[in-house]
Amino acid sequence: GVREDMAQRQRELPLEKVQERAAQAAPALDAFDALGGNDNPRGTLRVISEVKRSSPSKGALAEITDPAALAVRYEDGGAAVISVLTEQRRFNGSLADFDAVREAVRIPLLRKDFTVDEYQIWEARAHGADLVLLIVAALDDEQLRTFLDLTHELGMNALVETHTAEEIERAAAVGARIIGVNVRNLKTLEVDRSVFAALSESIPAGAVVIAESGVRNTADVEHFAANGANAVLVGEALVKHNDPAATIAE
Ligand code: IGP
Repeated sequence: GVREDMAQRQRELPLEKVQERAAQAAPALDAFDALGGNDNPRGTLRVISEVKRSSPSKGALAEITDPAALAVRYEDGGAAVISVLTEQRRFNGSLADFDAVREAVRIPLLRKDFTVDEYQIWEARAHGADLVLLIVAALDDEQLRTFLDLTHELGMNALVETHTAEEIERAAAVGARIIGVNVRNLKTLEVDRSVFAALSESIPAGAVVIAESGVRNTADVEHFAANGANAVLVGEALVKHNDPAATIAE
């Protein structure tokens, strides 16, 4: 899966080369700020709009012929950050999609992949990413800490994704500044929106709080906002919507 794909890319472009490219990339944008992290008390709910072709639970979601054009619509519609799936096997994403979006917009970009190796963090920076995804459930404490430290050293932020109170504690313990609660259980793929309200209060003050997955409409957005979300991460509803800007504007 993710590891084989990465090993393949690493044969084509060894770490030293990726590091050279990372050193030449434009500095990362401040996604913490873009998500309202420095704006206290927080007024507006921000949106992370996702370029998502397919998902393991639903298969193909939308035919995205021009990811750059979609990203421009997200940006024009008021997205604070754009997430681009780069995981190939389950989500049909790619770094090519990421590159196309990077060329098209000026707001912070999340390189959305299952991060299992520091190579991917260097690679994200080399491609101009501002944020990477670190899923707490998939990493041990040592990995979580070294991956987060490297991300910060490279000037980026990490969306540190959780699904349980224990994972929030682990995220907080390593100094995560942007903490997501994914209401989709990654093992069963089931969405339970009540998970967010149950957990959001245990996220330490000062961290940016993101509600991830399962946003279908404005009622869902309002529900997450009312329960302490600084931002929502929306994929499916936006790629299926004819006018992504309209959904965000609500
Ligand atoms: C978006 P949705 O239900 O709006 O399409 O969800 C996002 O939260 C989801 O794509 C996601 C994800 C992930 C994908 C959250 N965490 C980890 C891949 C890997």
